[in-house]
Amino acid sequence: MKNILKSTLAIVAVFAAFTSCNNSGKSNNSGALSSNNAEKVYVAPGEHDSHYAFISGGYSGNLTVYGLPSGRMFKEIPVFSQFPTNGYGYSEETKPMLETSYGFVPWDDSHHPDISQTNGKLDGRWVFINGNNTPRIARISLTTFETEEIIEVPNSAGNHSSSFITENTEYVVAGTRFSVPIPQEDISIKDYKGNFKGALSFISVDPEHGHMDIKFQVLMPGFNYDLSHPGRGKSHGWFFFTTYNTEEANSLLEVNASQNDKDFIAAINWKKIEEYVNNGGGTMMPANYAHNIHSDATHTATSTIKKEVRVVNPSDVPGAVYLLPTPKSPHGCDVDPSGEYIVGNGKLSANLTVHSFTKMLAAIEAEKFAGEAYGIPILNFEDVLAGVVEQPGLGPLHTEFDGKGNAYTTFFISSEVVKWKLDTWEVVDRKPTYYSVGHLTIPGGNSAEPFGKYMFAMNKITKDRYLPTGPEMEHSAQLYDISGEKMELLLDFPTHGEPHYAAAIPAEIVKNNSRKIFKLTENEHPRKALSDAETKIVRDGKNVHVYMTMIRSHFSPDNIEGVKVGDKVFFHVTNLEQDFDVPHGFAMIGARNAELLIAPGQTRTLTWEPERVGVWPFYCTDFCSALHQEMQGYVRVSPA
Ligand code: CUK
Ligand code: CUA
Repeated sequence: MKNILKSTLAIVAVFAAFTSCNNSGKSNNSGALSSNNAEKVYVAPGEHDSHYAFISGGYSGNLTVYGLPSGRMFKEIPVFSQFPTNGYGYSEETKPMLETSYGFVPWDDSHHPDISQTNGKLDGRWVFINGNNTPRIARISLTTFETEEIIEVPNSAGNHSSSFITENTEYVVAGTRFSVPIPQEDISIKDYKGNFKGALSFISVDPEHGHMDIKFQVLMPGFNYDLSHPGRGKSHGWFFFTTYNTEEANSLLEVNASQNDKDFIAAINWKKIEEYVNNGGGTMMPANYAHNIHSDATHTATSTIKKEVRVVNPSDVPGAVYLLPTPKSPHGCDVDPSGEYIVGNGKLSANLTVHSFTKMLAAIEAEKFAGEAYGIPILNFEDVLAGVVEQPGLGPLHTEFDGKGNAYTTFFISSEVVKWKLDTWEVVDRKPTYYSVGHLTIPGGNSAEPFGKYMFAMNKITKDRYLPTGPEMEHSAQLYDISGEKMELLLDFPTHGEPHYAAAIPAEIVKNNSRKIFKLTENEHPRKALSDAETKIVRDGKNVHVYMTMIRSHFSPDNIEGVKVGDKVFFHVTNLEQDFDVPHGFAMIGARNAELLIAPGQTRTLTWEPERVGVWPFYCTDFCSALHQEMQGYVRVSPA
């Protein structure tokens, strides 16, 4: 296979032929697993997994929670999409989470989760994840496993090179995929070059509550920005972004986009820009973006539209931005645990390119530049090169690290994971994936402290790995034991949506902080009812507010009269339970929203606009006790 790697052309040819090759559809891995491997993933009934994995849901817009090594899915956390299962995006309390400057947008494409860090180590407080389509970043609490905050990113389009975070969670970064006119204007698409810009947003994270704020955006040349990673250790204070279409072409048909032999990794000294901004640098420009926060205390979300954002021009901050030539449309941009090596995986390159941070600094110090084509100094390829992994596979995408001096890179076209050594750049192992792997994840594998026991690959194509389910199969992940010299395939497990990337963490860091209930004494919902005595029905014009409680196994009130056709009824339902894992549900006949699923101690609101005279039932949707089926009530609707 390696010999055909003569040129990019050969790779492109293989790329094109790839789908048909894979169509033979027979697994060639049958019988490869020993019973020893089965034991390695067996988690006995009632036992817990050793790791959490947070796997992005891609076009489901959500985040799923899995256990490792069992591969069992525990939860789907709604983030950017409405989720009928628990009423997220349907209840009045959660609808504001999906507000944007375009209005209510109940879907997105989520790609890259990243866990918050302290001193470069996973701290297990929050997961951040990007929405690509309507550019947004979300923060999910690992205490409640709920989405707590979503910020929209202005001047951005196809928010792909995100959401990656710096080593003390100072910033979560949101890099644009598309360059666009900034500010937006009605101009010919052919006038792309010079008029389109790429905004790279540095969003600060408040260390106590995690609240996000767009501190500044760096206005870069009109490239496409693909992926990014922060520096760490010696490179802390820097962020690295892969780019493609450095030709600044307005159409990415092959000829246009890949004519340059090398694209760039953009190195951004965010510390320097932060200092510039703290001294009043940059300009505020008009912008329009939503900032949505969900409060644990009130259980309600608020959405605020912000009106301006600070932008910084790289040429105004000398020494803050450099371009590192990197062969052929680099995709992944991965920094090793020490912060010295920056791996740029050129999708159309035969080799893997590794840059040296130390060499980069030396070249900058010596002012050895190859040119300044975009008003940004370009370094010489040879001056920053640490090493090359020669012809490791076809179509490299992403790299993670085990903390023992090894790197693991996925190859989409040759469908494999290749293990290689930092410093010597030699390939030491390769294992096939089934099929066509995208990202891979090692718990902590993109931090200063990886936990190099497991690695899992997330595959784009499933085909024959499971019982067929029609033309569309769920995607598939594969778990490998990487504790030895050679990788060992342990398990296949299906994922939900398109799992682009995942973040994983030892369970001990998270599980003891996981919340069991919301305390009723801390419930500050403006329409809560904390006992039967506090329940009431209040009419306000055409709006009828029903303050309800629920506890095993009844609603209070359960007979509601005085409602008329044309009214808008708000059921504000408080779950009075204070036991772990006793949610109740609430469903109303004909309601054009999903049900509610209400956690112990929480209040949620469902709206209902009755259209027909009569007596209409509601009930609890979650099997909560032996008398669950008795948990019901009626609303009488009279003529208007
Ligand atoms: S991208 Cu999906 S395989 Cu969005 Cu991280 Cu590379
Ligand atoms: Cu409450 Cu079923």
